[in-house]
Amino acid sequence: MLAAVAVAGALVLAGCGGSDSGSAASGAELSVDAAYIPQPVSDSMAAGFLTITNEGDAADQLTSVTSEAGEVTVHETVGGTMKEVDRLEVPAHGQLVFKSGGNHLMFEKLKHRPKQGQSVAVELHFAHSDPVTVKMPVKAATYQPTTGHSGHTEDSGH
Ligand SMILES: [Cu+2]
Repeated sequence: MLAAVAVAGALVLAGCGGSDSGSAASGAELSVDAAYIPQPVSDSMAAGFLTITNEGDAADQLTSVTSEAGEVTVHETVGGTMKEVDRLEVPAHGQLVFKSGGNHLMFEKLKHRPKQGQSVAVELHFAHSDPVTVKMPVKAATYQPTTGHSGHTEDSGH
């Protein structure tokens, strides 16, 4: 009886025909959207926001963020006070959201003050997944992301 079950199981697996080839690694499937930097009032400091979506079956962790524009640290806000953290969880089938008043990227020692219309490239590093490079557009200081899709809302003033 047990042997028969095992054989049946093996046949089912064989029938799947190698669908497991290729994507061996982590099980997390990350994508990034809704990235932006409100144009800062400071010459050397800025905050940045984005959303990391994980469609995979395994959680991952954001471990660091780097940029050629300056130093970047990851902050979370707890009870109105922000503090630096060394990693943040990206849950399986979930999102890690950076937004005003919550988690944010903190840019310091910027070489150039980011201006609206420019973008700042950052590289996100994860515990398991490959690094992801994101171009974060600089928005107006008062910019608020619209919920839903962030489509073609910019006026190109040419
Ligand atoms: Cu901060």
